[in-house]
Amino acid sequence: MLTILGRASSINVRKVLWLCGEIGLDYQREDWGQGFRDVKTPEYLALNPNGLVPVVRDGDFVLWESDAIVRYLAQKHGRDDLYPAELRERAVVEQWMNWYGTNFGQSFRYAFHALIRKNPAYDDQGKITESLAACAARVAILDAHLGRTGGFVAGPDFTLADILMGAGVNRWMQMPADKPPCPAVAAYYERLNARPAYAEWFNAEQP
Ligand SMILES: N[C@@H](CCC(=O)N[C@@H](CS)C(=O)NCC(=O)O)C(=O)O
Repeated sequence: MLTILGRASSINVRKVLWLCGEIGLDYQREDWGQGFRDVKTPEYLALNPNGLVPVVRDGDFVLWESDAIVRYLAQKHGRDDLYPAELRERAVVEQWMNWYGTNFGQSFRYAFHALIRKNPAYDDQGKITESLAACAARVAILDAHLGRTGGFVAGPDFTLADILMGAGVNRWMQMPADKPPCPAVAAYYERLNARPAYAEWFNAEQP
């Protein structure tokens, strides 16, 4: 059986948990990371030298990096609907996954740790304002795009790009700050919340 190593409060662990729910995969999860088992021990570093969650173990195969994990699981289970085999369809999914990883997903980090996790190390008001503005700019891009697709990130159908984007949108929607209106993103968030596996892992009770 698949084993997921990582605390369920981690956005990157949640991507994997959400995907497992979408696919209907059986798994077991072990709590590792902040507040749980130490990811800087030799035992864990042997699995992931970065000392970060998540890691998955699939038999004797070990994999880290949440985006690589969701790609692996979707392909392993033949889910071309989530990760298309067709060249251009896949390229569009990859485009948005990369945009999330290098752009949107980075933008809210400081504000999230300051305003939601209330981590005292993140107390620079200038950086909070900067992070909120950076995130709002990305959400505006996403809002315009979703206004055109009317459905999901890569088009009318749900794909792996939504697994990443939905994780980020949840952070943005929960951010206790004045936010510019984003009607298409708000409608998208509602569509995501109608998916049981999303509602299970991304909700106000577990920010
Ligand atoms: N790029 C990595 C980032 C992993 C990452 O930053 N994980 C954070 C949690 S979201 C972590 O392990 N933090 C340390 C901890 O929980 O001890 C991925 O997508 O898997």
